Amino acid sequence: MAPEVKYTKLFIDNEWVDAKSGKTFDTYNPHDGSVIAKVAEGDKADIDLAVAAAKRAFHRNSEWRQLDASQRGEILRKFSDLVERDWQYLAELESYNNGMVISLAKALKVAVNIIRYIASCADKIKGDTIAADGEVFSYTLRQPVGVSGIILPWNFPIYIFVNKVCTALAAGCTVVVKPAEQTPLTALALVALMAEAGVPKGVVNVVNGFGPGAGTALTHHVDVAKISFTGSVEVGKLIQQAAGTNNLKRITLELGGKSPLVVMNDADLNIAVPIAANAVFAHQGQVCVAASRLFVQSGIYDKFVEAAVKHAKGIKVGNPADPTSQNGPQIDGEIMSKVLGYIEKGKKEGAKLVCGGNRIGTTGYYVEPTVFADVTDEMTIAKEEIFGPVQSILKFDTLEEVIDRANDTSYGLSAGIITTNVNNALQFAKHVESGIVRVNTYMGGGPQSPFGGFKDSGIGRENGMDALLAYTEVKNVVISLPKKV
Ligand code: TXE
Repeated sequence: MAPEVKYTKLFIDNEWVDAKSGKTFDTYNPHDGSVIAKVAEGDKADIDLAVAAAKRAFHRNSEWRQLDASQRGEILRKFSDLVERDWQYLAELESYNNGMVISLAKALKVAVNIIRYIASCADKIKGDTIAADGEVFSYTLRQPVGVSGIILPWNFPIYIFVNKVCTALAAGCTVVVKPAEQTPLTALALVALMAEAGVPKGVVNVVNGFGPGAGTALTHHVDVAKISFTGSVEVGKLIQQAAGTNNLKRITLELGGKSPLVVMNDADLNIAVPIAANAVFAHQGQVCVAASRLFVQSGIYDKFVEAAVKHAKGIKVGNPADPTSQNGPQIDGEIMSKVLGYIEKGKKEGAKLVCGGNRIGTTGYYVEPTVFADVTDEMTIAKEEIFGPVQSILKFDTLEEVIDRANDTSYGLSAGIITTNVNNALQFAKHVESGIVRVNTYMGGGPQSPFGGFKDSGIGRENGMDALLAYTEVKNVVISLPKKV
């Protein structure tokens, strides 16, 4: 049975409200393209109200600003308990609106631990005392940057909401969240839990809507001090420009990738093949770190391709609500067509299609797990982010060669190497141009480990203290003293 949709309005100043324009938009189930609900469509007028509420909540005398840092952590901890209490429902709603298979949606209950980790960081933010010249006492304060705009993608709506919003709150900021237009529902369910946990009025506001309406209003708003965004490079660049238009916003951008995974001759195929498959097929390839360039060393290349095809053929694609489905549909028709377009380009440009390559059925947005062998560096499928279930296998001979080829891209989000030789691993980890490097695995690191990209894959880092400090300003205080201390 489909999960109940409890909230479809905007959440501003702790009230559920319609959009000022009265407009709504449909949100869909990617399994069959059916309409789930009509959701309020916010635009500039609603963003203005939400930012004003967040600004009031950020006033130095507000309830929120008067809390101890540890009390902010306590509220977040209560929020984590409520998310845990309602996890079954939240996972079902995520799966329904996003097409994420229910087994993955349930496994992402790690979100509860993420909130708890962030909650525990709230009172660990601290300044320094400085060994300054002269008869002065010089110290720093780390203060919240202010009203923060948070713009979400559709691929991991719950996970990215809790990560960004809780980090901003732990730092003491107030926020206006603009979820992706494809997946508005779980953000609304989460903000209801935040209110239940005792987050004061105006601290978290959610305005659903589209990029050119609500999104640009938020990125141009003069009272917004920071934008945290996850999404495409194209929009990331627009956000960087908007951030410098009416004021100078701080920005954190977590963008796309064309991440290399390298498999050396010494790797055990029984380990390497499933790691490589999961790295690109999980969540139908709609993962920013997806290992969409798989470099396999020539000594094991043929055997690897054979095993990779066998593995891909074994992936069960089906209704995301079915607990046995391993892959579900792409998020919408537009993204599905884009993925199928890349597959056509791959064929046309001479890559060898060895598995899949087609849409599945005629309802919903399903694409077969697809494997291309003999991919070369200049092909489009080796250059552009596909964001779908397409594994591109490239052959290489030496580590030196593959490091250069791995780095020959404008992206730099994630990279991996599978090898039993520690020197290979250390050389690769040092020289690959990438914010994340994983050895003999492709996932993991947890909420404590910084996450983000080099080059066009982004600016700043999610997770850990790096992310938290990016929601703060450093203030230096200098006090004149009669005698040096
Ligand atoms: O992303 P967009 P889309 C990549 C992936 C995918 C492609 C397009 O390759 O195929 O991007 O996806 C909001 N000002 N990633 O079109 O447009 C928008 O409303 C302010 C990788 O969905 O970047 C949504 O909330 N906001 C990625 C959010 O930006 C604007 C995850 C993301 O949408 C805006 C998603 C504007 N001018 C897609 N225009 C990852 N890094 O994981 C749009 N938005």
